[in-house]
Formats: sequence, structure tokens, C-alpha cells
Amino acid sequence: MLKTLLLTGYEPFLKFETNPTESAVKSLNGTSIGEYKIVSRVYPVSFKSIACLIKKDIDEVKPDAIVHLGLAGNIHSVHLERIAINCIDGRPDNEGFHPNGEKISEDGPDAIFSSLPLKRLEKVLLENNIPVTISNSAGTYLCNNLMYCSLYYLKEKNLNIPSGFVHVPANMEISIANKIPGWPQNYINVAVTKIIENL
Ligand code: PCA
Repeated sequence: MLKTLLLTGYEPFLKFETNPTESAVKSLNGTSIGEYKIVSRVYPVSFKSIACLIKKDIDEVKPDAIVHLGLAGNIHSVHLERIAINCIDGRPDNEGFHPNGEKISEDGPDAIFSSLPLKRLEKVLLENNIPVTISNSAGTYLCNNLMYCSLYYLKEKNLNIPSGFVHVPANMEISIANKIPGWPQNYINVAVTKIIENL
């Protein structure tokens, strides 16, 4: 029996007209990769709704593993995020909410570590000629917020499953429009597939 993996991506945000994570999760939805059947979700770039959405999906999907994806403009490699911090800051989200250094959770921990096997994933991606970095900051925007809420909820519910966040580079469309580094969408999808195969 296949296990279930919850794979999430984001809608477009800020100046980016598409989001490679939306395309990746939509094309992998319903497929089987390694030990997992993929159940995908595309989340809005909204500070107000993200905590509720991930809690609801963990309750409904009952995943055996979770991989969250987000776009980071200006990166040259897949970033395996090591840590999520209890802080939101940065540009306004898609609903116009402008964070200003607030805590995500008043009584939550300052930081929570990814429970994905980062070192193994780094090795596998390099062996497959996919540039990869273990990153020590997921920023303070929606991606960090989702990673924090997801890991905190799993802790609260005593669910000991692999979960974490992966930032991917722009696709070619965004790369050309914004003069930032980019990969073909297919290459991004292969990187995500390799990660899931090796959880
Ligand atoms: N990346 C943003 C939010 C949505 C996305 O794909 C981030 O890195 O926070």
C-alpha cells in the first residue's frame, strides 16, 4: 500500500506572473513517486489563511510525509530549508496585508527545525547533477510562515512524520521577465521528484 505525501505549492505573488511550484504540484498531483501517492495543494499567498489551510489539510489528508514548495527569486540552486522562525516580515501579501516583524504564534517556539533528511537529500540531488544548498534561513515571508505552522501543528499533534520546506529557483518565463536565474520547469519537477523518492 502506498503512503500519502502532501505536496504544496503557491500561487503567483509580488511581481512574478507565474509560480513554478504551482505548476510542479499540479503536474505531480495523483501520481505515485517512490513509496508515495501524491496529494497536491496550491496555497494562496495570504498570511491570514495559511495556518488554517495547512492544519485542515493535515487533518483531512492524514499525510505520511509533507513537502512544501515555494519560489525564491534570485537563487541558483534548490534550497533545502533547515529552520523556520517565529516571525513574519517583508512585502505585502496578495491580500494587501503588510507584515512588520510580528510573531506567528504568541506562545510558540522561536524556531523549529525541518524533519526532512536534509543531508541525504543534498547528496542525492548532487549525485543527479541538480544544484542544491542546505539553507539556514527560509526568510520571513509566506514560505517561512507555512513551514513554521506545519511543523508546529505536527508537534502539537505528536505526529512524527517527515515535513519541511524546499525553495526552488524561477522558471524560464520568470527568469527572462525579471532577469534573474531560472531553470526549465521540467528540471524543477525532476528535482522535486528526486526529493520525494529519497525521503
Ligand atoms: N515564495 C514565497 C511565498 C510564495 C512563494 O512561492 C516565499 O518564499 O515566501
